[in-house]
Amino acid sequence: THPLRILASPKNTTIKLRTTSKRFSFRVSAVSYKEFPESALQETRKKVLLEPSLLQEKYSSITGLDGQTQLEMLAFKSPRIRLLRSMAIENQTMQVFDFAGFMEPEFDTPIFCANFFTSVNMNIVVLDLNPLHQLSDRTDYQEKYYSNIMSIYPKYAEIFPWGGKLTGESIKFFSPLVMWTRFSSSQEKHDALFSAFLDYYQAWLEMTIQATEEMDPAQVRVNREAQHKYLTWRAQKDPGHGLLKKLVGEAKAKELLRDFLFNGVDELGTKSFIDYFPEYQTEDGAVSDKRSIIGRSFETRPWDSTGHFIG
Ligand code: BLA
Repeated sequence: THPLRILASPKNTTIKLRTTSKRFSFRVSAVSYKEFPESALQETRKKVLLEPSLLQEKYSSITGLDGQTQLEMLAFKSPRIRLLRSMAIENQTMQVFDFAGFMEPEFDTPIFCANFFTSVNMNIVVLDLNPLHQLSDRTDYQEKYYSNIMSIYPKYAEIFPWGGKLTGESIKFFSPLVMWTRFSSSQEKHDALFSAFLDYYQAWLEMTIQATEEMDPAQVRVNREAQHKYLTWRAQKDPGHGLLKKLVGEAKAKELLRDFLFNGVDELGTKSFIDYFPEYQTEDGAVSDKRSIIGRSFETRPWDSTGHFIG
């Protein structure tokens, strides 16, 4: 009863059937991240009361400047989770998935971080429970959250080896569990990535449930500032910025970064990027455009299997 439109990607890898009322997508072999957030949300709903975030009304879907790229946003909260949000970007030549979970400042639970970028042949993947507090200064924090889940990573170490040198600054935002990898696309890798994503997500979800609420206002302030520092870094220096600007234009990209992806950067604190990262200050007082001051480092995985930093 409805007219059908068939949209095929260049390699005929994804076949989409669109009626006026429904869209069906049959994946033949191309990558799609659509089921990733759906599955994570389904797991969450089994254990946690999710409410839509106010951001959901503002951001649901955007079409890129090229008229081809779709950006799909999801945003939820729970009594403990300040923001659980997802952004998926798709066009005929690339797919991006960016999924993150941030707790209320009463909790010092790590930040869930999945960033998957897929172009025709290349995948760039970061999957981690980013520590809220820098582990080098806080062995108690590593003990509290990571020591008992270190067995997650070795399952994937072989299929997803260390991705090589990366922006040196990034390492301090990563945990010893981090999966940082690059690979060319295959169905096997894509399936393994889905499984890793859900494993990491389950571990995070369990942490959010087990976490005890901090009652000491001074500690809550410390947590809030740590989250604000993290958001400030990513809203300013995340490697996806260039692409996002290209897709939606500078103003919209900035809005997405500050209000959606790294929401809280304008609310959780008042310190500036330079306050947290003074090494980026230029002679005239502005923030350097450079993505990195230290440059690219860490050719190999800088942690041993117990999570000890070996540099
Ligand atoms: C590349 N993304 C990268 C790289 C890392 C990350 C480490 C390799 C380049 C580098 O060393 O910087 C991801 N870095 C992270 C994450 C943290 C970090 C998650 O410090 C967290 C603290 N990626 C996205 C989105 C897009 C995207 C939304 O998450 C696009 C809209 C794109 N990432 C993207 C692209 C590259 C990349 C295009 C390769 C280009 C480049 O290296 O500049």
